[in-house]
Amino acid sequence: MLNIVIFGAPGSGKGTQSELIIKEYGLDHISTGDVLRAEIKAQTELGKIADGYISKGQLVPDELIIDMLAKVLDSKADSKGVIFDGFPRTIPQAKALKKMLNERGTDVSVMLNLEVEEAELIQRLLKRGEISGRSDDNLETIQSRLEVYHNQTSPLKEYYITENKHTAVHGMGTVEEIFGRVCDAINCVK
Ligand code: B4P
Repeated sequence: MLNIVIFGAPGSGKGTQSELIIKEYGLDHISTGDVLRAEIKAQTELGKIADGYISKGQLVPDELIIDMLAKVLDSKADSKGVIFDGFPRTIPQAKALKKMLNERGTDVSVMLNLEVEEAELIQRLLKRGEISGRSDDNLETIQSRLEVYHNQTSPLKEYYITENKHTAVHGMGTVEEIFGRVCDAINCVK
């Protein structure tokens, strides 16, 4: 199986590049952000809890996310590979992912780290906020999300370097230019 973790700060283009990867390589896509937004829209118990964290720019607690991910993963049992978009975001999530995949006889193939300058991240998210209606795409929440990213999520870079899975991808430029670099990185591990 080709299992890709797509990683980066908020607004680094994880969702954008995932859509293109799915088309090119025929992989399944699990976006924890999308799953959570669907839960919020459906006003489930999980959605109500998640909404309180997301609208403040905080991470939803690990145990809720890991449980949710396990259920989604089971629904992709016949997949030829999965792109994990927005998961893991903490070291406990990364360890849980490894365990879940190992139990299913597979592992992470590569972690693609989209590296984007902070001013560009803020610009992209503010621009999306003008049209998305997302509760977390405003300046105050974007700043909290970036702080959370630096404190809780960016240590995953070191984790995946130690696991020998980390590949840095220059995330500045047009969507197509970045996708070219993403494909080069994937073709190296395919
Ligand atoms: P996510 O939904 O994962 O979203 P994101 O990090 O904000 O955005 P992404 O990097 O996917 O950016 P995109 O491609 O859309 O998370 C939202 C929230 O959910 C989190 O803050 C957290 O609270 C919660 N959550 C999710 N997963 C969790 C987990 N595992 N644990 C705990 N909590 C979790 O790009 C952004 C914008 O830039 C778009 O408008 C796009 O069109 C534009 N763009 C992309 N590439 C561009 C380019 N090259 N040039 C110009 N614009 C570009």
